[in-house]
Amino acid sequence: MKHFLKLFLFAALIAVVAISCKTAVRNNATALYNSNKPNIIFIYADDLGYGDLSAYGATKISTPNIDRIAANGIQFTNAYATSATCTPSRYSLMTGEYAWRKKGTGIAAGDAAMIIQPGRLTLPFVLQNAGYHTGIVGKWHLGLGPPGGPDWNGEINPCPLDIGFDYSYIMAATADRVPCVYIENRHVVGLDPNDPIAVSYGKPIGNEPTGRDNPELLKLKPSHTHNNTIINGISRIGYMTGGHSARWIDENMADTFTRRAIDFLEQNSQKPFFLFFSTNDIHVPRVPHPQFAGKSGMGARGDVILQLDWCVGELLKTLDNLNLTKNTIIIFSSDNGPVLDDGYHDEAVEKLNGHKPAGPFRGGKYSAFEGGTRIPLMISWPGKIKAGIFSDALISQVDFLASFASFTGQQQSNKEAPDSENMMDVLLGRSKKGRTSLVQQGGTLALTNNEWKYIEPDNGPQINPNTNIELGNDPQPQLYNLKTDKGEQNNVAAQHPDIVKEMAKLLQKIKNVRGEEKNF
Ligand code: NG6
Ligand code: CA
Repeated sequence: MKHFLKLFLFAALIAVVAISCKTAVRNNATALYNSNKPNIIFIYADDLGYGDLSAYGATKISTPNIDRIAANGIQFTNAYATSATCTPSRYSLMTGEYAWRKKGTGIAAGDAAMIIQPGRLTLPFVLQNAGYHTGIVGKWHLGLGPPGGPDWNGEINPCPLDIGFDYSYIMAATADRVPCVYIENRHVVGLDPNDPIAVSYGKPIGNEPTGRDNPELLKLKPSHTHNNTIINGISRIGYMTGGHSARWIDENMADTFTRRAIDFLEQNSQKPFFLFFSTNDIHVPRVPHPQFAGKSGMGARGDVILQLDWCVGELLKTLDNLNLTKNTIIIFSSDNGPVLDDGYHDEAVEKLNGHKPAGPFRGGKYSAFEGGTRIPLMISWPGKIKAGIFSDALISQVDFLASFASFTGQQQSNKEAPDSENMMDVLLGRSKKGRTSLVQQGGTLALTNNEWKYIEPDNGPQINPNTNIELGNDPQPQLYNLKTDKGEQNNVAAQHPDIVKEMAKLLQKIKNVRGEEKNF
């Protein structure tokens, strides 16, 4: 009995110490926030792979501006997007919820209705709530308007302004999908009311040329699908009529978004701001500005990596000019892994020149293998995050919501962001204690705990015939040891049935967990 009491007191002491340490750590980050109220720029690249940056080992291409973020701060080697495609990754980043929990979060059509319910807690809401002026510039791809889709010729409602952004300058979906126009706040930019826009993802509409019927009009030829309405010499997914004065010119897109982002920084330099700069690069169609065309020697894909690097450099320069570098947190990441041929003949395959877009990892965009979701992540905050450090902590983009909520001294219930964990100390390089596990979404789901990676059995195709990417699907369970086999070459499921069982059980448990009360 006496022994039991001793044990009990010892356990209680440990619990008290653990709780007070946790509180102290949280208060540390929050104190840092309170005394600085740093600006935040989140740069979100599209389809940029783990191996596409020189900071992550690329030797065939150089990305000095993006690398500077890592050199000035922290670079993560075990960071993940939640999904191997765009819409679900962005959904998770914004809401703190794995997208596979919610129907309708697959790759969205260009006329899809708004996917995130207005009023729900989001990352931009968290920061708006904390007094930040919040803006999004670039790719959206989370749907717009009511069920049935937006009114392109009137007010676009709901839109990013209804989920926490004070300012929005976006394209609706992807550059390979109609409508090919920019939207500022609730309206299409430069629209002539006498030339209204109509969009169809079903039957062809209007009588404008298509890639299918008029290939002679194309400056960039589709390799698969992407053969509907021709806009700016490039055929897209979907049909569009009208809106001629509002149509974008792909060659100027990086410049257009960067200019808007710079305007946002200049206009908000006096108050704390959050800018979500969500680039079109390096998604297809890859159509670099003439300044970058042919400059990488790797075809259009390499050229738009250089263009992306230039955009980042322009933002860094603007921060310097506005004297904001010191008190701005810069986050750089990508929404999913890399792909070469994603619908156009742009020589990405032919001119690859030995470059490894996914670095050491297997698979790419669309894949449950690491290449699908393991992405670059680097964060700088001069003086607050040590320069030039690396972290192998396990971290997911779903964690940004809870991390910034905690950082800014706010609490949510786990119901609002069920999968988001407070990783602020990890993001700031003050702790290496990342998540214990995370779920990856390719065609099927996978679970990793930083050592073991389990991929659920799935009967889907093993290779995507369009992109030639290994999808990671297999009717048998797969288990890889990422510490000794990061290329996922040896499925050791048969040797470790106990681990397979345990991980399958944990994945099932995570699937079942939904919104039980837990404070971050
Ligand atoms: C796919 C498109 C691909 C790309 C992707 C979205 C086909 C065959 N492929 O459906 O070209 O547009 O959707 O990419 O149509 S993402 O990065 O926005 O998820
Ligand atoms: Ca993407």
